[in-house]
Order: sequence, then structure tokens, then C-alpha cells
Amino acid sequence: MMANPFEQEKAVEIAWCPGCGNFGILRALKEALFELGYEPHQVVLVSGIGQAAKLPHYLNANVFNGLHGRSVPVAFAIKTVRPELLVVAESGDGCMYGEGGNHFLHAIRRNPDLTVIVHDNQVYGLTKGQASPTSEEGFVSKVQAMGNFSTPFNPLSIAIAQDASFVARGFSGDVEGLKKILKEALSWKGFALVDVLQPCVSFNRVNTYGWYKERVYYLGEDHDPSNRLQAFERSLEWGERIPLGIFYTHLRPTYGEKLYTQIPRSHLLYQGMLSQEGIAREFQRLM
Ligand SMILES: Cc1ncc(C[n+]2csc(CCOP(=O)(O)OP(=O)(O)O)c2C)c(N)n1
Ligand code: SF4
Repeated sequence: MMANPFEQEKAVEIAWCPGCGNFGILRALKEALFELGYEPHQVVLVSGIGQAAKLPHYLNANVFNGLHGRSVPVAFAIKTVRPELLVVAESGDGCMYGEGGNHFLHAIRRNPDLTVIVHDNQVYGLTKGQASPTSEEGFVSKVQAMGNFSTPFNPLSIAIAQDASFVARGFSGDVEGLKKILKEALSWKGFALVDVLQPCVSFNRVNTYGWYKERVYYLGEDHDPSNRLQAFERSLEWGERIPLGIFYTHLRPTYGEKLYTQIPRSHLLYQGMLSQEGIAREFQRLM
């Protein structure tokens, strides 16, 4: 069997704690990219800051690791000027929904052709355990010592309400199931969100592998992802039972498709100006 080109040739020391849910996401993503037939040079992974944001360091592909919360706008820009690349924005729930929350909302509206993978461990892992936007009410941390009193952000409901093109949830404790969802998301044309339940074994002692395994189930044949109200209803389900799978899909024109009907790709902005000399020349002309 052919070796997976996304595996790194030289082993890199992985900074995650043993047993961290991030390992399952890394494996599912590497296998999904390989099974879809991508080559590393065709793929760009963009992340922000946090434990989750280290993922692109651990596989063989193009990487941009930038500011906290800024993976989506950077990925959006890359996809706009290089639409032939597969662009994935990924980060933790804090990075994507907290620091990057405004970018997340507005990207959904514009529908760029991106896959957005969120490692949702319901905690700030890198900074050692503060409550994140998705932490449950009552979650106790060193900062929220008497329990978190904020209502958790529901990324799926928000994305469906905003008519995101593809909305799914996976669980990093089921790598095969997650890989299947990722393959659908990576093949989707438009903004594809995959929120991944990712146990943080060091700082979240509530939402553990066991806690999830007792609760998660996959949406069945009776779920129709084109039915927005049904998808919204399922997205509100949390507690005794937690649904996984593809909640909502709505194929609609992407940002790139709309942009290139207004500005052909042959325009200066998207050709000569992409070189440093071209940008300098155009700048001089406009001054
Ligand atoms: C603008 C800004 N605010 C705060 C920080 C400090 N900081 C670094 S990582 C982090 C939390 C990361 O949590 P999350 O995105 O959930 O990822 P995880 O580490 O849990 O994977 C914070 C608050 C920062 N680097 N930049
Ligand atoms: S602190 Fe949590 S999220 Fe970070 S590597 Fe350890 S287990 Fe994973």
C-alpha cells in the first residue's frame, strides 16, 4: 500500500499530553486527505494559537500559523487568490469562537470555499484550563472557581441560523466516524464547519472520553440535512444525548464564484500584482 504523504518523514516531537483528543483529529485528517487523493503541495492548513493550533506542525502540508483567532481571515485570503488549493482553517473553540468569533460569523455570511475544523474541548487548554466560550454553565476552573456563569456558545445553532453551507459535528474518540465527516466537509464547495468534540484530559475533567461515549450518537437516515428547521432543532440537543454527523447542508454560490463573475481572474489584481514587483508598480501608478 502507498505510504500516506501527509505523514512527516522526520518524526517531530508532539507537545500534546498523552491521551489528548487532538491526536484523533490529527489521524482522521491525515487519513481523510490521503484517501481523497490530495498531495501535500495542494493543501494549506491555517491555524491560530493554542494546543489545537499546533496540529498543522504535525503533518506534511503547507502551513500558516498566525495570530490568536485569525485562522479564518487568513485562510479566506489564501483561498481567494489561490482557489485551486484546498484550504483548511483549524483551531480550538477559544481561538475560533472567542478571539475569532467575529471572523467566524462574517465568513459564514460570505461563504468562502473553506473547511473549518474546530477542536472543541470546552476549555482553554494552552493557558491551562480557563473556561472557553463553549464551557458548560457551572464548569469549575482556577479562574471560574465558583463555576462558570455564562451561557455556552452553540456553534452549530449559530452556523445554521446564519445559513452556513455545511454544518457537522464529530467526536475525536471515534476516528473512523470523524474521518467520514471530514471527507464530506473537505469535498464540500462552500463554508464547511466541523465542530469536533475533543477531550482535554488535563484541564477538562467533566467532558471526558467516557462522558461523551455514554452520550454521543450519529444522526440517522431520518435526518434530512436540507431541512433547516430540523437541523436547528437537532443542534439544540445537548446533555443526555449528543448528536454527531452532518446536521445541515445548503449548496449556494461561494465568495470566489461571485467575486470572479465581477472581477475576472485575469485582472491585474489577481495576476501581475501578486508578485512583489507588480504590487510596487501598481502602487506607484496609483500614487
Ligand atoms: C489576543 C490573544 N489573547 C489571548 C492570548 C492568550 N492565549 C493563548 S492560547 C489561549 C487559549 C487557547 O484556547 P483554545 O483556542 O480553546 O485552544 P486549546 O489550547 O484549548 O486547544 C489564550 C487565551 C493570546 N495569545 N492572544
Ligand atoms: S492541555 Fe488538554 S488540549 Fe492541551 S495537549 Fe493537554 S490534553 Fe490536549
